[in-house]
Amino acid sequence: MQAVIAARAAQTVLTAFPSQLFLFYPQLNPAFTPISVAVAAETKTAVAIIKGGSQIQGLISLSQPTNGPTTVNVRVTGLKPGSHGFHLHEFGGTTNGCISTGSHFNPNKLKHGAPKDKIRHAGDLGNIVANADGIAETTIVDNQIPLSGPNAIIVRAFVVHELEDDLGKGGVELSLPTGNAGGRLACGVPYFKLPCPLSQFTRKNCICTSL
Ligand SMILES: [Cu+2]
Ligand SMILES: [Zn+2]
Repeated sequence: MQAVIAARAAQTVLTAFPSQLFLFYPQLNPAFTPISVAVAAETKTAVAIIKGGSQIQGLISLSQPTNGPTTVNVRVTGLKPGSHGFHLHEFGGTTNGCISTGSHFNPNKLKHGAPKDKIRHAGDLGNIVANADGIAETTIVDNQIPLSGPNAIIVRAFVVHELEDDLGKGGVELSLPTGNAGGRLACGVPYFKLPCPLSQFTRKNCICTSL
């Protein structure tokens, strides 16, 4: 209705003052091109360097477009072939090794589960599987591990476990809290990635890396 009134008013004005009309109703000008007010989609990126006691090492690259899921590219080498529980733990400190990373990241106070379960810790990323050469390479896409906001995983810790995570279904005492995934073989803290050599210094929550 308002559009009709506006159009009628425009027509009246057009007859009287055609050139001024476009000042007030630019969309009526045949030459009018709408300006798209695009909100710049920002993709955040982060990286975690995985280090373990023996020769285990790895790199985890993360990216998340605004409001989208987080994509986690994982490559860990030096593992025993087979499945290894893979989680985000709550603390980014590794002063006492991977044990300093605390429990599974669990902001919603739920039980341990599989990545696709409704009831799971946010940090439950299932298992990574090492091949015969001890290399685990995979890509995980997950909605519960954002790079910003109140549940951000920046400066928490990825942990690679000794055993397979039973995803809470193993029926043993440790299935529900941890998936009974055994010891912590290696871990790494995700930081926002800054391009090198723009910043040669690690800023708060950031790491300078060309990785
Ligand atoms: Cu864990
Ligand atoms: Zn868990």
